[in-house]
Amino acid sequence: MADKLPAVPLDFRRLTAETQRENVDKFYANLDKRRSVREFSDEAVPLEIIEKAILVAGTAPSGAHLQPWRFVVVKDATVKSKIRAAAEAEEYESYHHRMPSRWLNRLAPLGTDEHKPFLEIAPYLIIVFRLTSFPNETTGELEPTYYSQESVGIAVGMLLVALHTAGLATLTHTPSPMKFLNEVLNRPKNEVPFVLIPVGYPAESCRVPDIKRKMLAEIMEIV
Ligand code: IYR
Repeated sequence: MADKLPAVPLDFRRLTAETQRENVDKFYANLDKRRSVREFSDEAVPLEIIEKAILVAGTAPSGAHLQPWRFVVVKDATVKSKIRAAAEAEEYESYHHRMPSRWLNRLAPLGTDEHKPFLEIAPYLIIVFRLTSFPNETTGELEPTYYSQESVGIAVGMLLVALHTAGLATLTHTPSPMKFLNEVLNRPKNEVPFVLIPVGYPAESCRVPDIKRKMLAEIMEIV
């Protein structure tokens, strides 16, 4: 059995009730402005911002603290073109043959289609991979991760919040199936593509659908 880690004091600062309220109010007001963006500017973004946002994502809790994630940051134009071509080919099939009409009907108000120019325009694409297994530190044998879907889902949420807080626009894009990303990005089989996130500034002319969010009473229950 592995040794238990030493316990260290928790670094925790108690906030006053007023600061708590102020912080969460500001946080909500800012996050409520986050939108999925599909029209990007090609303006460059400092890599340091992307790196820090990925560090934020890496603070997510994970099953057995195995941190079952890998963030591949694509800035190379040739790689972006390959990703766009492969994603659009899959999306064409999805929109024209694979998605049932009930699904297409749900997407119609959002105006999405198989064309994905943002995959070449956004300065960075972050492809998040979920590690289903990893090599044991001593034996090198593949060992499973635990709750990797939940862990990576939380990390991606934190990544989106970090990028938004840094003043950047994002999209959670899931070309389906996403297996081509292993080939294009040369990732091993134990790394499963989870989501593709274009990051950058929105285009000047960017428009987004006028969506409404559920009210608190619709999403919360107190027992
Ligand atoms: N992956 C496709 C289809 C799509 C599916 C859902 I669910 C969306 O919320 C949006 C789009 C695409 O990216 O167009």
